[in-house]
Amino acid sequence: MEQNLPEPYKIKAVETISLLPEEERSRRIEKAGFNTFLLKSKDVYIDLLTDSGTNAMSDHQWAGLMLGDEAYAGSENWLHLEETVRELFGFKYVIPTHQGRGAENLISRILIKPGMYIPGNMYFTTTRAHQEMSGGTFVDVIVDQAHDPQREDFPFKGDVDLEKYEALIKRVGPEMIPYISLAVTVNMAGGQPVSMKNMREVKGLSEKYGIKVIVDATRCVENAYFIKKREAGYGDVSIAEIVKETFSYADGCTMSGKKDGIVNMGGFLAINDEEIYRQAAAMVVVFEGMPSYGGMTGRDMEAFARGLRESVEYPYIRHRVEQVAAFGNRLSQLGVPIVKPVGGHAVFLDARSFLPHLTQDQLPAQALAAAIYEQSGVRSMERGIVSAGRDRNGRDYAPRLELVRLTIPRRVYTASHLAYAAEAIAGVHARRDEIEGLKWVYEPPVLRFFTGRFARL
Ligand code: P61
Repeated sequence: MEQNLPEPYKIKAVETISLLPEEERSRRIEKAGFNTFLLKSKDVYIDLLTDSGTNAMSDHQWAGLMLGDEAYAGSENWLHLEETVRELFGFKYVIPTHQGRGAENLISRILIKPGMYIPGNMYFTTTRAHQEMSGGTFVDVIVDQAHDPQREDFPFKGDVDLEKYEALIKRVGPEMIPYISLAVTVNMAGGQPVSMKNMREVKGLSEKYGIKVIVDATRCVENAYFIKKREAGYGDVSIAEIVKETFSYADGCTMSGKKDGIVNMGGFLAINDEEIYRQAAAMVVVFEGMPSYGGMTGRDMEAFARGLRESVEYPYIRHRVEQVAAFGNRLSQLGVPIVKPVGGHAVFLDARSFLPHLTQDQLPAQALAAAIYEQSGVRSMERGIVSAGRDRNGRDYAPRLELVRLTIPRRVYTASHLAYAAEAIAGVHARRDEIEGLKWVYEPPVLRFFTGRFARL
C-alpha cells in the first residue's frame, strides 16, 4: 500500500454536505425502514453507498457535455464512444445501453435458454437476476478463498476454480452452458481481482468445450491495476495494454460505465460474433433505444468516451485504488474487522465478526449499515443475506459472506473525509454490543435489498 498519496487532481466545483444531529439521523433511518437505499441523499453526510454513477467528472468530461450531438440517429458522440470501446477493449461490435443491467438483459436473453447453467466467479445481484429471468441457473465457481474474509495471503481472490468449472461442465454437459460469466473485479467478494493467468486458463478450458467467455467489465481498470501490482511480468506493462489483454480472452463483455467509465450513467455490450451482434441490435431498439444511443444522451456518450480514456491513465487509477487501500488499512489499524486484502472499489466490513452476538437471520449486515448511518452519518450498503435473495424454491441463499460495503466514489472524497469515516466506524465498533438485529417487514420479490423494509427485533 502506498501511504499518503496526494490526489492527482485539484477541486474546481464543490457540493455542500452537512451532518444532521444524531437524534435526527435515528428518526430518518427508522423512517427509511432501516434500509440505507431509502434514505434521502441530503440526510447523508458521507455517502459510501456506491461508486456507481457517483463519480466526479473531469473538466475535460464536462467540456465534452457541450459537444453533445443529440440527433436521434448517428450521433457523433456515439461514433466516438464506439471507436473508444473498440480501441480499448478490442471487440468488433458495440451496442450501447442505458447502464450495465441493460447489457445484461440483452446477453442473457440472447444466449440463455431455459434449463441452462451459467458458471461465474461469484454472483452479482443484477447479473444473476437477468440469468434467472431467462430460465438459467447461476453456479458459483470462484475459488474457496473468496468466501473467507480473513484469507489475506491470496492476491487474486476473484479467480475461477478451474476444477469446479470443469466439474460443472462434466456434470451438466457443455451444451447446457452458454457462457461463463467472468467478473473483473468481483464486487460481492469484496472487489477482489482476477489474475491474467486465470483468465487465460478460463479461456483455454472454455474453448476446449465450446463455451463462450462473457466478461463483466464494470471494474476492469481496477482489475488491471491489481495485475500490474501483483502479477509477475506485468509491472512494466501499461494499464491500457493490460485491459486490452484481459479482453483478448473474452468473446464479449457487458459494462456498467457508471463505475470505471467515471460517468453518471451509461453502459454497453461488446461482442465479436456477428450473429449475436445482429440479435442484440434488433433487441436494443425494444428495450433501450436506437443502436446509436441505447438509452444514453449524446452528452452522456461523450463524457463516457472521455471517462474511459482517463480511467486507464496510471496516476488516476493508482490513486483510486490506493485511496481505498489506505481507508481499509486505517479501519484495520483501528481494530475494525474488514475483508482482506482490500479490494478495488470499497472496503467491506465483516459483519459476522463485527456483531458476533447476532445470527445471520437477525440480518447483522443490514443492522450494521443502519447503525453506522445512525451513529456517524456515513451511508453504506448491506451485502449479505438480504442482498443474496431467495432461490427458485423460496429459500434464502444465506451466503457465507455477511458484509457491509463502504464504497468510495471516484475523485469525490478527500483523505480527511475518509479519516472521519474510519474514526466514526471505529466508534460504532466500540459500541457494537448495543446494536440489535432486524426483521423484515416488507420483502419485494426480486432484488429485495433495494426497496425492502425492516424493523428492530
Ligand atoms: C454497485 F446494490 N453495481 O456496485 P448498473 N455488474 C457489476 C456491478 O457492480 C453492477 C452491475 C453489473 C452497483 C449498482 C448496484 O445490488 C445492486 O449500471 C459488477 O448498475 O445496471 C452495478 O450495472 C450493474 C447496486 C447494482 C446494488 C445492484 O453499487
